[in-house]
Amino acid sequence: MKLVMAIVKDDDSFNIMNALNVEGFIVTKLASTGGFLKVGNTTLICGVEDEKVDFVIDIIKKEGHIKKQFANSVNVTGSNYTLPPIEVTVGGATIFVLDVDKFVKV
Ligand code: 2BA
Repeated sequence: MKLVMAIVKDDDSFNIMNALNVEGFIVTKLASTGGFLKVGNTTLICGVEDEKVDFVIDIIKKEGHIKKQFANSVNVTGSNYTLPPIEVTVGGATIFVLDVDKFVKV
């Protein structure tokens, strides 16, 4: 068994969860915050059989929309200069697949 952990945009989380539920997957939604943009995102965790991992990733890929946005640059130089905003790509999904040693419901 694997644990699929997907960090997605808040806006996409509802559709992704629905699509996974429709296919019979059980999902848990966690509120999270990106360390770079410092804005909320959603972390979905989903325990799945090994052979279904790619199917789950395909569903997330289909429902996660990619867009570009501007973010304030972090000035780590200690100077007073304000750095111009930089364009970053957000959305889609950042997905980790972890091995599950044991899965029990008691
Ligand atoms: P954030 O850390 O807020 O990052 C948002 C987006 O900003 C990133 O999108 C990336 O396009 C850009 N970005 C992040 N760090 C950057 C940097 N040092 N310099 C320039 N641009 C940077 P994604 O890569 O799609 O990541 C979306 C969210 O997924 C991240 O939000 C973070 O919450 C999570 N994430 C991504 N990679 C991760 C990793 N290796 N470990 C843990 N969480 C990760």
